[in-house]
Amino acid sequence: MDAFWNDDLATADPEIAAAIASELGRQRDKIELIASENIASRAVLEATGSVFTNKYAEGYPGKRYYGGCDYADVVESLAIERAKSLFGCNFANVQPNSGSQMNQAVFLALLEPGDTFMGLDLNSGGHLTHGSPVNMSGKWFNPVSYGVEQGSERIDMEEVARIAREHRPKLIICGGTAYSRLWDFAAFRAIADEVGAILLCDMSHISGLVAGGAHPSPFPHCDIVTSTTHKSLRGPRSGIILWNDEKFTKPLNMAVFPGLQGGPLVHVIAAKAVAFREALQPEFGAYAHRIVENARALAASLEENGLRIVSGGTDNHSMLVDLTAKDVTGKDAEKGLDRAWLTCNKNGIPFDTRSPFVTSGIRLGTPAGTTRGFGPAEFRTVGKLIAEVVEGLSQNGPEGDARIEESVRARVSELCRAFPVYPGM
Ligand code: DSN
Repeated sequence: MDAFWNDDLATADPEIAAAIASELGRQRDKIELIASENIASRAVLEATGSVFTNKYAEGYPGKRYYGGCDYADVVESLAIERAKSLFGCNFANVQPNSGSQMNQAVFLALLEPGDTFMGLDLNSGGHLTHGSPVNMSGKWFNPVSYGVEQGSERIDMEEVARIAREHRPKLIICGGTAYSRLWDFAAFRAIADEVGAILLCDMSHISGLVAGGAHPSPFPHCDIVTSTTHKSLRGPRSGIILWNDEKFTKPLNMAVFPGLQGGPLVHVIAAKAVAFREALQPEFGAYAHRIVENARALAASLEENGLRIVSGGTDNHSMLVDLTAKDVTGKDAEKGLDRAWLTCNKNGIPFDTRSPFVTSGIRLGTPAGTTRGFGPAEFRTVGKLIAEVVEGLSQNGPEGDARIEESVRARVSELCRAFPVYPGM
């Protein structure tokens, strides 16, 4: 046996151990406002780092291409059963390694190259895998996008219906990454039925809210529902596919394996099972509702402090802040806020005239802050702190106001100390 094989990480690889320790410090000391991030439980982290990392288990429970899969079958079967009861559906595939792969599997299962499909435009809050020209979905298939309406900045279902009638897509995708209003799944169903399309919901951003009853469920309206598991759902980084009609079972399972993936990440499937169990607890319902309450408090505070929220507010965990009136770019805001220990991402706003590398907005979300215990009062404070940093950028340009940023950092530290992350780790 190699001398280092049984060493702990700090002994075996001090550089990586130091980077992990620094990342823990960053997560503890800064306020995480990236809408797609969260802070997984210790149990989820432990399962992700478990001995299942060693195991090959190509195939599905009871039908594997490798020996020694008894316990892999236990965790995958539990993950499937828990996913089904959490979201109230008949079938689940818990093997997709990521959000991109879960959506690729749906395309592989149901479409032929060149087929027409509809999805929300990236500039209106969609996702790369919903038809962006730089993604496989846009290169190998024929995407037709719908967007938000100028003015209301909401999806206009009449316009979605018009586009669907004109293009007769084989698949319609609802769901996005930067759309803060409720999705009208029943209206999407009616349109899909009228044009004979399959209806897919990618609920990655809102799946924790759906699980906790804080957002309407895409079931029974949607034929297939995909979700990442690490956003509001607070599990490990991964994906799942859910459906009700048995006719989709073989094509979807075959598309995930052997169509796209090889050996599943059993350690991550174990962590998904843990996260689904957590989300089935009544406390998770309270958490999901608090995320939305907190997002409303944050949006209101930002508006009171002079910043415009796209579409005038939020119904979910996220919001887009339009910085145009302050003449501050999303890129500069992201950097300035990071200097003040508030982490977020620049994001295009609807009809943005700046490039995706610069943008006129930032996207904010409340799932991670809510996990660490923030309530509406803390999020109102966060809104005020953000507005102060943006004002410094507005007055002084990209360098911002160092005195304001220092003062915000001190107040961020106070909040973080009062709501610790991973105490004792
Ligand atoms: N990159 C994710 C997000 O931040 O929304 C979506 O895949």
